[in-house]
Amino acid sequence: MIIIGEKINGTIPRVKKAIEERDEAFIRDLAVKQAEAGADYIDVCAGTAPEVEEETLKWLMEIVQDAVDKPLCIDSPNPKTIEHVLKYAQQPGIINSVSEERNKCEIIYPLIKGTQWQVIGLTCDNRGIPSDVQTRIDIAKILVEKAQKYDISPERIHIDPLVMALATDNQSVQKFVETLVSIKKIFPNVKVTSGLSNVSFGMPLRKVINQAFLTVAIFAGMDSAIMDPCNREMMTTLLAAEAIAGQDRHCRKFSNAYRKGLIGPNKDAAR
Ligand code: THG
Repeated sequence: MIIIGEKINGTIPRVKKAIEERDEAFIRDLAVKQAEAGADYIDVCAGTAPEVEEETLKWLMEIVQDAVDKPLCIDSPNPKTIEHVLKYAQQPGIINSVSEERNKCEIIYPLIKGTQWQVIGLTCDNRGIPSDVQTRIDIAKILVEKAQKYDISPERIHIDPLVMALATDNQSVQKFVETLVSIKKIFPNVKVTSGLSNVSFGMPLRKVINQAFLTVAIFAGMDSAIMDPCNREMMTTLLAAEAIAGQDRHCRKFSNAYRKGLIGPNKDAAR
């Protein structure tokens, strides 16, 4: 599993405060902790008003890149913002995201043509997020086919089928899995990704639901996840699910993570 660490996000109240106070140490610590916990990419999302988003993202990017060697996942709904901050990245990472909304692809794809940047493609368009599987597959096809015109190969694309809250759509995870399986049938090299927390919106014990979703998504073949790698229970579930899905030869990753103390019951939990 490719882990995209989600914690540097200005929509989280404590992070928002750190951004407002320009608390560099707080952001640096989030980067280091996520890298140590196993993040492959560090998501940076300013979550601020568009006027200050660029300067905030630039500030976040500089701190993270000074603190760790991990590539960034630049998270903004605004393709122009991404265009303007891309030059501050010291190595190629992931752009989060394009979709069929407005002219997002037409702005982002030319920027990453001929580079090693990857991109997350959300299966939504100007009509919003489709509730059916077929429209999501159709949008994913358009995103991948448009990318090919810019020589952006399928391996560089992570499709995010945008799992809905179970509280709103009881079939949400069923539809996610169906979309994932169909996309992989059409484009075997395309990656499928997801945030883990939307699924449990409006429910109690959200983290338990998120873990159950992660297990099912891994079994179905999800390639990357936007998640909190510092959440020990989530990482334990992740490694157990990979072993169960036959993605961990000799269960070596699981055993090594256990020996290093990265997974297992919470330190304060009863044994
Ligand atoms: N898809 C794509 N990008 C995304 C999302 C997605 N970017 C934003 C979001 N969804 C993923 N990022 C977050 C960041 C923080 C939280 C949820 C999603 C969050 N954090 C709590 C906190 O830090 O206080 C709890 C974290 C925890 O312990 O699990 O809720 O879906 N492409």
